[in-house]
Amino acid sequence: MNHLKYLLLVVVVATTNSFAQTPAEPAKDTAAQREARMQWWREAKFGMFIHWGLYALPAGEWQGKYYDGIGEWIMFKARIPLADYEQLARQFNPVKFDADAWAQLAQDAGMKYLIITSKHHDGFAMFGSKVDAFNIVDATPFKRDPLKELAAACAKRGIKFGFYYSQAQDWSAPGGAIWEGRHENDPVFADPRWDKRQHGDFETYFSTKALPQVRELLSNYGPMAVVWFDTPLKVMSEERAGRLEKLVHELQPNCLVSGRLGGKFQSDYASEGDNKIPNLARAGAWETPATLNDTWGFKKHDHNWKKPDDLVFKLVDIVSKGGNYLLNVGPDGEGVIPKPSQDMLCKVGAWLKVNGAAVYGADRSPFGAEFGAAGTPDAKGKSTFKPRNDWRCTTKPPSTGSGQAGKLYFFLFKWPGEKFTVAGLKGKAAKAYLLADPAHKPLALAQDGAQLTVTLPAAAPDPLASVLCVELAP
Ligand code: FHN
Repeated sequence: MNHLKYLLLVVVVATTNSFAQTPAEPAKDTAAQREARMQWWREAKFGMFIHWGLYALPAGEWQGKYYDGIGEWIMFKARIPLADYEQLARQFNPVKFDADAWAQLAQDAGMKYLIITSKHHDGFAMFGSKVDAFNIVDATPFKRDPLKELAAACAKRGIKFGFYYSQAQDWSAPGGAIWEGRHENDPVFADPRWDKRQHGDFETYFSTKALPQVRELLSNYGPMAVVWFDTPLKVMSEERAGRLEKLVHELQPNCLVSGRLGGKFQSDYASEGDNKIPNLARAGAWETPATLNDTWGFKKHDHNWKKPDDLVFKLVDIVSKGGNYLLNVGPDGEGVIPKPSQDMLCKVGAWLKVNGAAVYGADRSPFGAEFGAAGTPDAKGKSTFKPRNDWRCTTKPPSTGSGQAGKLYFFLFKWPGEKFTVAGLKGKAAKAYLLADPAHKPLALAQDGAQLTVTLPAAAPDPLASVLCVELAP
């Protein structure tokens, strides 16, 4: 109880301070404060990522040539001179942009937070910035600030709102970092710059553009849930990462800092690689950012959409391993989220309406064998992993003092027939039912030590994944 009081005090203090512009001293970042600001994130599990910028106009194609790879890198890939890239701003007029429709889609998909690119590597700010005129309000005929509109639309729906900011790479600002290739033979390694306007000093860029823009974002858009930094590169030293982190938490102590800030900086949660899901469950807070097709920013020829059953599997796989799923949409140059993305997300949302109790706020699997096992080493002797995808499990602990039992949720991707058997159960199963059955009609149980068998109907009630809840005796 005392612990609870302390946590509440921390939350109240943190909330009261969240808009302090000039704190007398740097925000103190205690473990309890960190834990308190992480709480919503731990429960949320599923968020919407939005990559939207000028790159939505070329949409993968420049001067008649279609470029492979991710669409938001077109300026880099096609080595587009700054003067030409700036012309895109003059054409950018996404009049179909509707913040409420985007936030509503996130809500319909069952997503609890939304993170949008405020400035990607191209250096163009998708918000009204006094720091740099290369921004959507000052440099386009659109003149609106989509971040303002989205922040309001999310607040209306109780969706947490955050922004992505490319802190190191900036291909438009003198001195901004540019990816240098992977090795000496990579063609960009010798000189990654392609326009003389890119030459300059990184520290000047960092202190006159990156830091002040992050300050603007944390000062003018209400409570920010997350700042999602990206591609730290070598220039993001411990010292620079520390300056950014300090700024974020001075302005908004409750705002989370995601894992790609730089140096060995310890952020609030770790970011997995893009589209990477670990083989096994992992302790600590982590998130997988992922695409719906093969790009983040809109590309007109990329129709390689994932299927709703795959998305549900990935969401559950990640949650059962202890992570969050940040799933991307790439709106087009008119401000429309592609229809296939909308349709898929709504299907995931419909599934979550029935089965969300097994996802939101759930802990990782207490088992492990269901993930698969080490396979035979490949031709180069490298270890391999053979995944198993029949089922996954999440848990919810008993509510303290309520006398209620803890719950195990089994997600059955491959219907096992009339019996589902699991080994390694700790505790005594008291009741089992399917979440797809609104009456929660009890299913027959047989437990022999740590082995539990549940009798199921002959056919799966949910084509995407049926969830079996097993309540344990208190
Ligand atoms: O270079 C970026 C890429 O464009 C995209 O923003 C992804 C999202 O996680 N992050 C970087 C690559 O890892």
